Amino acid sequence: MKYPKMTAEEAADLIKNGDTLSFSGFTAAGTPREVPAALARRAKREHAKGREFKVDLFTGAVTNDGLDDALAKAHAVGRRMPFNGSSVMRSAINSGEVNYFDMHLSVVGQYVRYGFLGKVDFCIIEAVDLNDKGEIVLSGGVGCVDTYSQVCEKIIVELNHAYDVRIRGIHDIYTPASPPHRREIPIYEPSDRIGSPVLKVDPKKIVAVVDCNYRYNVKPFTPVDEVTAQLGRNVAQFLTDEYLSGRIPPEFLPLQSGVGNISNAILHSLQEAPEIPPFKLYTEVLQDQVIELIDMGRCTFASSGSLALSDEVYDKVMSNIEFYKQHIILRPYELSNHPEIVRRLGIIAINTALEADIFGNVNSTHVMGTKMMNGVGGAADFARNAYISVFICPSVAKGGSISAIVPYVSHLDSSEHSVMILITEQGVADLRGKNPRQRAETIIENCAHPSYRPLLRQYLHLMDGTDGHTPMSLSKAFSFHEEFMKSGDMHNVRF
Ligand code: 0RQ
Repeated sequence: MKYPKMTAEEAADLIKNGDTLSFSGFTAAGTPREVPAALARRAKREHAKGREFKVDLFTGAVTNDGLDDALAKAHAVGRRMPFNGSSVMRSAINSGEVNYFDMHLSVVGQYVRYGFLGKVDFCIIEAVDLNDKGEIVLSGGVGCVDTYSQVCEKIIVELNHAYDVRIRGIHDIYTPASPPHRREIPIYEPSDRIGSPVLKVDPKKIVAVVDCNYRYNVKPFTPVDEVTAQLGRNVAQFLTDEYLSGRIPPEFLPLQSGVGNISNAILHSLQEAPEIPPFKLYTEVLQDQVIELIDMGRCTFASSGSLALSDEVYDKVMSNIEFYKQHIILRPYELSNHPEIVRRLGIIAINTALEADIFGNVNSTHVMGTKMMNGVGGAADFARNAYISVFICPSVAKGGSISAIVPYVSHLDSSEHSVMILITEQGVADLRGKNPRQRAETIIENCAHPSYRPLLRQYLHLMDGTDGHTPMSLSKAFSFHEEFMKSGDMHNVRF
């Protein structure tokens, strides 16, 4: 191979203070680990000598402990986008140390290509193989690497020997043209392939190849508990009713399901929904549960941007990879989340809310309106364009002291215009065709926890007798949140 071989330390030394680094991968899958970890060590050494050392990070989404955790612990991050799942990075974001902006994942690539976010110095790519022509076989995650590798000045490849080159052929790498030359993206079925099985980069940009050997260590999900199991049953029942009523066509429609413990539980519930025929997924992240659904024949095809599997399930997939290649495609998230395709395919989108208000607005990102949790990710890409857009959440959090159904969301990610159905473990609120007052009544009676219903009803009636389309009290809209900040329990609200 003609590229310079380096250690992670040597490759990290190529990076300068103030550089913008971009990364392959989506979740820990496909995300480089060794060079960013070495860079964090270097940043600590620089800081010990009293020198400034910070870099900007453009990732796929959630990363791994070598990237976000290590660089945040080293206080070596300036800007960070578009999605974060690291608790260490979260603290740095919420303290104001890191300049974080979360973005709809479908637009990250075009923002970067259009030059909206400035120049990108490095793209660091995890690969299982590459050749002298600059053809790279990616592993379990794609993210935004197609764009990052096009726009960057230099590329560092982490050649990871812990993963198997037989994965070649699962990927479909394609970048839409920029306006005014953009044409339709020719995906008409989740299984349509429109691009290349390898990532093609300019070989002259590759300045280092680092031999590595690491596993992703994707965290297993918390087991399905009583609340998430009931939530899952409510989702499965809703989809069954829609299907049997003819509002979903006989072939069924592709599903998208967000990430996290709750989404995993939802997919679990679809195993046991006998009236729903075998279905396809057109989604952004595949978790362990999907492999089980494929094995059972419940899921016939899954298109995604990431295989965020536990090591055990990843090994199982690799041991029968030719079978799974017939059932799985991995694409850049510009395609997996693209509004044009979501609308064309008629995706049924199921995403998780932190809280929702009685009018159907959803907050997916900010605790008490101020503290960033993860980011909007792809939730709104799908929700805004879906055939049916469902948001789910448990009706209460933190042992019941927080109601997930509030008078008004403390931060807005998906508005009432993008939310058709709200489901908690309490039940289903169908918001389609309802005015704000009707939506409020439906959400309170079907989704709120019974212990919060009287308070929410009281709030709704504060505006009785006044004019207005939406019965919202401006002065009391955040009373639940204010009460939690004051006494630690939203139940103590008094109007
Ligand atoms: O906190 O861990 O301290 O107990 O929020 O909640 O119940 O574990 O749920 O793992 O499914 O995450 C919305 C964050 C849910 C996630 C969110 C607390 C709760 C707990 C996590 P603890 P659970 P999940 C695809 C699509 C946005 C992006 C998205 C998310 C913690 O699904 O980031 O959907 N979604 N992208 O106790 C205060 C409330 C709360 C609350 C829950 N109302 N107030 N805390 N919690 N409700 C993803 C990608 O694009 C990659």
